[in-house]
Amino acid sequence: MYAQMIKSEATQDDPEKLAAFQARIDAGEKIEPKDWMPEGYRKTLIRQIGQHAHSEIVGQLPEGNWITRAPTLERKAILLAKVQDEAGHGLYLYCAAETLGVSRDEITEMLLDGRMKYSSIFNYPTLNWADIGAVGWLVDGAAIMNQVPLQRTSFGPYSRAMIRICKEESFHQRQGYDAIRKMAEGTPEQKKMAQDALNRLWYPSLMMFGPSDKDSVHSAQSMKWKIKMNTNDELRQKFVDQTVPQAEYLGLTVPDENLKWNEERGHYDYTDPDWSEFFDVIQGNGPCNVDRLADRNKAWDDGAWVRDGLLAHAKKKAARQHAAE
Ligand code: BYC
Repeated sequence: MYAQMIKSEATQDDPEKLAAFQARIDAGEKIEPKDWMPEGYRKTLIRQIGQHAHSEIVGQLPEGNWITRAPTLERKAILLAKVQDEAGHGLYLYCAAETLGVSRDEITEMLLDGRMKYSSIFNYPTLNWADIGAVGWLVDGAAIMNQVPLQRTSFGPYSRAMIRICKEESFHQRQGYDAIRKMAEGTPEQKKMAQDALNRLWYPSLMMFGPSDKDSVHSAQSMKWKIKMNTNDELRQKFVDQTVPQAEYLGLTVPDENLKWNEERGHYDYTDPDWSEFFDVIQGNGPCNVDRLADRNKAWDDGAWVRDGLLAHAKKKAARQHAAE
């Protein structure tokens, strides 16, 4: 039922309050948790921040898979630090969502039973070490493209969480680019692996920005409320424009025959991803959806004793304090 509630953006709030709220947004003010806000604003934020938090946590799975098989001790230490950062990002975001009146347990349970989404990209496998470089380069690159503008988002706790996250994401993107560069400059087999990783991860990375603007359900309202700062297509175009020269520098070929610099537009023309594949993946039918959710469910169940123990300790402490007063 709650999922139904957070999906709906329809709002029947008092028109005067709504107008005053919109004026605050238009003036660039930050909205804080105790301020009045329309129900639709609150629900949209819970949906977006929650989905983002879940993505950070699920995103640890394809990368964590390679910690034990990193090619050198240095790469292993770097990957370990990156994966730990993602856990931290998830926690900042769950905390931001909690300020909107939903508990971390509640939204986690909605992820685990499929009522809430996480980024489509993490339903693709990481088959070899080159994929880990490509994830850092492309996936973190796409994430930064989306997240830098979100530092200016209208909801204070979300904006502040994004400032911390972006600092770390730029390191992630650089480590990925460095790892893929090493492969691209390596033996012919290594270069082939780097090219293959780019071939497989290019379109899934473009999908991270969401459906094309004409199919985006939430963009117009979210942009009006400054929950989103740009449309999905605007950010996708920026990502293509930034990434193509990086691929060229590596001597790799972006797998798009129609990719061409358009002098008039000042942007690259490119082929859109296969949107039927995208919708299939977000409906649960991607290559790894079942495994990802099974892994998250197992981790949640295995961790129950820790949560129960902490809760029991907190309750006991509160009872002792109460008795002493
Ligand atoms: N995957 O109306 P739209 C990261 C859903 S990176 C899954 O355009 P909206 C990380 C959308 O939820 C990724 N679902 O929606 C990186 C909606 O469905 P519902 C996390 C998607 O919200 C490296 C429907 O499609 N970043 O964390 O205006 C390592 C219609 O779409 C996707 C964020 O989440 C997708 N790619 O725009 C580790 C950034 N795209 O909810 C971790 C914050 C769309 O109505 N989020 N959908 O059932 C956003 O900026 C926006 O939520 C989106 C979508 C651009 C993703």
